[in-house]
Amino acid sequence: MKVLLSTTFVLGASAAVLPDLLNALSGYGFLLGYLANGNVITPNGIAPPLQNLKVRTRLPESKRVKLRYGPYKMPSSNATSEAFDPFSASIAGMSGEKGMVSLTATNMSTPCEECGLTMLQAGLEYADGTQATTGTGAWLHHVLLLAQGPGRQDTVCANDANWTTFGQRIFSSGNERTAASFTDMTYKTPSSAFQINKGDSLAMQLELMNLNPQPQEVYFTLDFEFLPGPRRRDVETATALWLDVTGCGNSNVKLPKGQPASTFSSSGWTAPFSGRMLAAAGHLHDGGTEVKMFKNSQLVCDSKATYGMTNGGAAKPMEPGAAHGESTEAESAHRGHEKIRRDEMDPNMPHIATMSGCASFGIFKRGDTFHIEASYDVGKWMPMEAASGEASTVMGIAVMNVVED
Ligand SMILES: [Cu+2]
Repeated sequence: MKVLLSTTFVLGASAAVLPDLLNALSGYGFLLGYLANGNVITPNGIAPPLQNLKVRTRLPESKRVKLRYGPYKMPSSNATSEAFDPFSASIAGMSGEKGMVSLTATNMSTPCEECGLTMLQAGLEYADGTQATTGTGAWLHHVLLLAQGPGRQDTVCANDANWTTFGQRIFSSGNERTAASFTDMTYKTPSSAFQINKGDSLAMQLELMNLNPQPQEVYFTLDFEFLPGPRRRDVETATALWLDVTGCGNSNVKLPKGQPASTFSSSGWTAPFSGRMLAAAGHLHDGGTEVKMFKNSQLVCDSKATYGMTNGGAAKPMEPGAAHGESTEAESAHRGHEKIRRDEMDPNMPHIATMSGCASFGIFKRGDTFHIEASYDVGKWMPMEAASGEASTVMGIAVMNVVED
């Protein structure tokens, strides 16, 4: 138990693989009572660091585990952002928003020593396990998750100097907290998974932002669904394509001044293998409206942002590819706050609540070229503001999970 509670934000913290503790902890359910998906809240206490949740994929042998990392302190919304390492500073330092904490964690706890990941979803919660959302002033600004280990290379930026030393980018999330799928959710039988091998570990770059003037302490969570054990013959290999308007850069772009609408295009990435497109969703910052994904200049997926006063991903975990986040709630929230002044600490400011996604949306061949276009309309949705008073830098990312043929 002790190892599970240790914080992971210290660089080089020892690996904390959690092989057989899943069953050992299942007794918590009797003591604490489950929420609908099995999520446990411990009133006035500390929720367990590892929770078994109800599986979503319905694949035989699947397990679903939520692990928590932290706690992490978010500074006051009036305080300058804090970064704990040069890599985080290079990303967060550029946006320079107040109330932000930016950190890197390596050797993060994983749910298995060896397993095939089928779904991943990020979250934020308080010590007792209750959800931390923009509704409570806790914002999951950005997370970049990497698989590290022997032979691990980024799929899209395989030979790029920026990424060769970091590993393989497998997952991104912001406050939309979209569930990412590495398997085809339309089938009940195992189809594909992102394989974690012995010797692999996870690392992340995490940015959390406090919208409250009082500092807050939160835990970051990763909800893993997986098939335990080594790669199975009946399960194909899935991988993540990290498509980014900065190409293989650090994802930050500046909004043009005095121009409400803008679109950022990525350079093209030519697939070195054939495969099938499993699931995809975009990641934008406030002000963003959609991320379009193209294959050979043809639109294959349009991931649209909806805005609201809390994040849909926390209120109701989303299934990948579902046409979630219909704009009713977000639109009404927007209409109600059209006249609010441009102030990032305004608790009434709507933020991106959901990003729609695509599932099982076709095939691609070796030699096909992918690119994305990320659109912003800061006349419609207010961007966040840097400490300097300018609009902070933004991102345009699509993570597309594919099966390699
Ligand atoms: Cu971001």
